[in-house]
Amino acid sequence: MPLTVGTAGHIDHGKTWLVRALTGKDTDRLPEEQRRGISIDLGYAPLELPDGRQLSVVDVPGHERFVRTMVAGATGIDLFLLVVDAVEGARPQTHEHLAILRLLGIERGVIALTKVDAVDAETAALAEEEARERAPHAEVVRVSAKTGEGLDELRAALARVADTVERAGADRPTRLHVDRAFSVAGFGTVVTGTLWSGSIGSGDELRLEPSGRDVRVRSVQVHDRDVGRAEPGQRVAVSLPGVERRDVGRGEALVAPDAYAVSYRLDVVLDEIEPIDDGARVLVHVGTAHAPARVVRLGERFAQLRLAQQVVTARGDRVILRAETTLGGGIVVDPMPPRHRDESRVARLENGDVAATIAAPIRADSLRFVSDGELAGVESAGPWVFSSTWLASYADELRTRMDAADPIDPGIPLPSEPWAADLLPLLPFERRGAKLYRPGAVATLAGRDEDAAALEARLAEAGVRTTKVEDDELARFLEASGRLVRLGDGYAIAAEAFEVARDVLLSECRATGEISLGRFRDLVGTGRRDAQLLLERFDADGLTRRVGERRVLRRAALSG
Ligand SMILES: Nc1nc2c(ncn2[C@@H]2O[C@H](COP(=O)(O)OP(=O)(O)O)[C@@H](O)[C@H]2O)c(=O)[nH]1
Ligand SMILES: [Mg+2]
Repeated sequence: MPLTVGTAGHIDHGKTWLVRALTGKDTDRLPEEQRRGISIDLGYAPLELPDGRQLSVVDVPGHERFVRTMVAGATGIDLFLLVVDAVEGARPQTHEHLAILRLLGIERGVIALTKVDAVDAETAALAEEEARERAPHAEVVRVSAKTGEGLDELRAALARVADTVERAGADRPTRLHVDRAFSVAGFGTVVTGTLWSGSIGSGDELRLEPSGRDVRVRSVQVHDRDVGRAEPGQRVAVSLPGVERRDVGRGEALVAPDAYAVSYRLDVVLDEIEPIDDGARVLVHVGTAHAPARVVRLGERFAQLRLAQQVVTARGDRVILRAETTLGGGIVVDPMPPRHRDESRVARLENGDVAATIAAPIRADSLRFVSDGELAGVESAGPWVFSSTWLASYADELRTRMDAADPIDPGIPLPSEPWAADLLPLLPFERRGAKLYRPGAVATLAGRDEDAAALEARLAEAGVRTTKVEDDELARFLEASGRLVRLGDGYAIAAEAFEVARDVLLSECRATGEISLGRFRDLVGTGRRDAQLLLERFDADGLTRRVGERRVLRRAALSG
């Protein structure tokens, strides 16, 4: 399995020289790097092991101002090569780089105690002792890039470590965090990076995220050689026709479309080197990207990172939190969480208990980044998943609201939540129009008979004059039982009086073919407004139709 080894260590401790001695390649390729004699950007070289296997080497800068670049280089590596100057011993970035490696979950590697040509045996022994304390699990090899001493032993030690390293999650969908982008005449834009998982071959349709640009791979190279298909762990150069150089750079990820979360928030298990306060502003390193973020603490162990830019992650990814120095790291529990301060949710997700985090309906596809497959113990309807406990308590809540509704119309408005249409069929209620009822619920006056009688008396007294009715529900109820007719503006008229007015209209229209407002008013013997309300009701009932200032019967009413 192809693996990538990343250098680490304080500036000027001999990383780049050692890489050159091991691989024959000078990774300080920039003119400024050559002029100043320091590494500024990441460097890459292939390294032959004694057994013929090939490792990829990522050489990182050691200067404290370039720790960001170091993190971008260290993310995605499988093992480390920590370089310690035998003359100087461990220095600040020796410690910081080691801490970053641990936070990234890169536990295996080799310590090269270099420049041993420049010290006596005693000094070398002291430095070696110190290095062992720092990383007790790593082999220490004394080397010199100048004399070549110890290089074969170092290659052998790297081979031994490589034998013990498994690349986790290599069978996940394709993902490559871009660490460089450049244009090559005739090829267009080329991006490089360590292939974290999946594979990349010519013709593949992938996507650059977070920019969201769909791309088609033209060709793939591993250490300057064309390959049909690159494997996880390899250093890969991918040419992407149609992509402008300025549109892509370090921090973008080349991924299988829709396979990874692209989000402004990450829920993480925190690993603090220094205490990180709630609300702290930090720089979060994710893949080869980094973004300013605010830390929202969720109890002792967890945090939600709220980022200023979108990042591309998966569950289990490691992130680094820095300010002036490295403050700590995190393991992603939910790469696309809702905005929340819910410690228990993250704790459950960390335990893999996704089902326990679900109560009210959420979209099933929102869980694909925290769950591997089928969720046991949750209900589903359409695109939604929810718990049966939630459904039962929701039904209870609706029942309570129905019981509190006016007995004249014992229903409640249909729930308007986006999931309502999918979930209503599961609820033991009856839908009538835009309302929901207990099955078989009937309207009753429920103690309001007196109000009803009083209203009916008022209407009877008013005759063909209309009456304003404040209690619309009572009016609806009485209209449904044929005792009054509701008109516009909250007015009503007794059912008998309405019939009289209707007969007047019908006979006049049948005799003369039409009726005007004034004529109707005179015939019925009521006011102008009342006549208007009645005519509008006849229009609404489909009895009449307006023609200018007059009304004529609709065809269906002509014969009747
Ligand atoms: N005597 C001695 N000097 C070395 C050796 N390796 C590197 N150096 C010196 O250390 C300087 C820094 O090395 P370099 O590889 O650029 O350090 P880096 O910043 O860790 O990449 C070089 O310019 C050399 O002068 C070595 O094996 N022996
Ligand atoms: Mg260097």
